[in-house]
Amino acid sequence: MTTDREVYRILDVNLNRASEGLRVIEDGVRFVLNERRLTHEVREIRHCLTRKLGEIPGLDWGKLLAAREAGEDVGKKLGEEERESLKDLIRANFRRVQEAQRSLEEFGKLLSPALGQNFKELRFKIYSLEKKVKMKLRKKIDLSLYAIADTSLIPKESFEENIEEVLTGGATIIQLREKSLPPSPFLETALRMRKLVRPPILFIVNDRVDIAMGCRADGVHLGQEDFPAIAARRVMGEGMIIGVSTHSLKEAKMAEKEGADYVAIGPVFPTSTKLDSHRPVRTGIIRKIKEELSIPVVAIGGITADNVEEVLKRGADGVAVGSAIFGQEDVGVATRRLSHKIRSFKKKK
Ligand code: TZP
Ligand code: MG
Repeated sequence: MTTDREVYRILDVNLNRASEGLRVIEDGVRFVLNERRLTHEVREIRHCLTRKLGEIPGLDWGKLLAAREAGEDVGKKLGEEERESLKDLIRANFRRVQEAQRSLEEFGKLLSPALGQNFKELRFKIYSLEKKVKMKLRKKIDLSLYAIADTSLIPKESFEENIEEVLTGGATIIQLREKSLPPSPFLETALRMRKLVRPPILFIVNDRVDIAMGCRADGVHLGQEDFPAIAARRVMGEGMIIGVSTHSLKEAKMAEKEGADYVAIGPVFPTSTKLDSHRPVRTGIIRKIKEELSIPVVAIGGITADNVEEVLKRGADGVAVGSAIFGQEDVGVATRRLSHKIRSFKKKK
């Protein structure tokens, strides 16, 4: 027969285990992934843990503390597993939290059926949280230097060579922007580019969900009049990156709501690369968007090595650059110059 004291002891141990695990997850989500919304979600669940206990009429908190006998815990000396990466660490801590939850649920039932039920609901919330965190981990997007490979700016005969120079020059993500070819040759170009872009650099296809999927790109970039992000997500699934061009806070919020992984805001300066370009937005909008959204933000339009710092100062996670790379005599030099400026800026921050 289990005594109250034993049950309280198990609850206390597992409560600590679960909230410690959640704290590790929260720190990873907050400081490594920079995910404001998910951080709140983890914190809410952590607070919910103790609230669930508090909801039980007659629960004796004194007994819970009195039952603590850390010194006598026979499991205390069990070896710690190695953690090779943030992913391992998060995975191990979710496992720890879920095991603790299960124990809370089972032993909680001995004190009150409601307690078991409360912990069960919490366990399901944790499963869905784990899915979201894992998805974010898989899609850690470095927008620092987002090269826009607009094919109208690249001589056909030196396509491969130019792309290679940009990739080795420091681009962290590259987009194929093709505005004139029909689907079949567009796909052919995309497949050529797919062969060149290797992790951790990401490869994004502009405008077309089908081409992005057909060449196994890492994602697609959509304008306000392209296939809507919400529908693209249905087609592409959670694993692929979806970026959306926006010109206002309202559009940016909508893009995030529809499941975008990042937004581009612009044009921040006049541009001649996009012929039907919106009028330039005020750079101040970047900060507003950063404050209101939890997904990363890249500034776009007319960005050069001379104004890149001004844009980064406004809080952009990165800059998307077309002509200041591909319109230059030496695309490698242009990329390295931008990359150097961006890295120096980020180091100072
Ligand atoms: N959307 C807004 S501006 C722009 C796009 C695709 C083009 C950016 O190219 P550039 O040459 O860096 O201004
Ligand atoms: Mg488009």
